[in-house]
Amino acid sequence: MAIVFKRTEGLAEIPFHYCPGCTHGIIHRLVGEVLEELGVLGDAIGVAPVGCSVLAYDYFNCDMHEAAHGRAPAVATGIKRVHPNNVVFTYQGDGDLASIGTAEIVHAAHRSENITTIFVNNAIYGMTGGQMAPTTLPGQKATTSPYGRDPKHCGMPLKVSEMLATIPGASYVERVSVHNPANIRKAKKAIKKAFECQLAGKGFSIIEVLSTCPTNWGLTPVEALKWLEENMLPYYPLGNFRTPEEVK
Ligand SMILES: Cc1ncc(C[n+]2csc(CCOP(=O)(O)OP(=O)(O)O)c2C)c(N)n1
Ligand code: SF4
Repeated sequence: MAIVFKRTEGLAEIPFHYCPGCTHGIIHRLVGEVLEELGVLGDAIGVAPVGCSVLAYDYFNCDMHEAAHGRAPAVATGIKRVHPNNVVFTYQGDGDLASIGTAEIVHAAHRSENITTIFVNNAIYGMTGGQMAPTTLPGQKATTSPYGRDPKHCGMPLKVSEMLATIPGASYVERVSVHNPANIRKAKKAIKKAFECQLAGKGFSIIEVLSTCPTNWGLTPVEALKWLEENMLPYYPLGNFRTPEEVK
């Protein structure tokens, strides 16, 4: 019988620890599939963040390195400069990348390091129990904003892709989502293009993936997908902010 669906070689045979309905797992799978399809699993070196995806170093079937909170782009910079022929990527949450690691991601983009970042934006600090992140939406409840984020005190949520797209060194910047099958397919295409951008030596690429955190949002997995669609998409529009074709 023909096999129509199987585990990607890009992921190790280890069950994920993610909560039911968490879309970190889908994003892992897409990255694994892309690395496998590009035939670069043997050359890939990933850098895992601090956050719910801290164990990414166990899941991806390639060499992995752990970085201190927010520092993945700096660690990836060092690895890529020493091993320019390897495919180097970071996998980071929004607390990791958009809060404590803001400096690292901005300067990696500014220097146009030839690395790829997978940025998982679930609008909250998942691992530590649902505190407000820079990406938490106005009015969104978090354990540190029980009445909802008040932009008067906290500012508006940081739009990382739009911000990075203003940096000339950022060669490819795209925001995608994984809340339904059509968007999952588009997300995979963007992730593949980001790695191709790196393989072509075009410099820094980042794919922001809108993701769910049913546990800390206090929603069922299905409600969380709907919440993402109805609340995150209007503030975080999907699309291309910089394309590698623009790189001279
Ligand atoms: C220097 C430092 N500060 C704070 C922490 C605590 N901490 C661990 S994970 C995390 C937030 C993770 O949130 P995010 O990056 O959004 O990832 P998620 O868990 O939502 O996937 C924080 C604040 C830490 N480990 N190290
Ligand atoms: S706490 Fe949230 S981000 Fe973390 S694994 Fe659970 S659902 Fe996913």
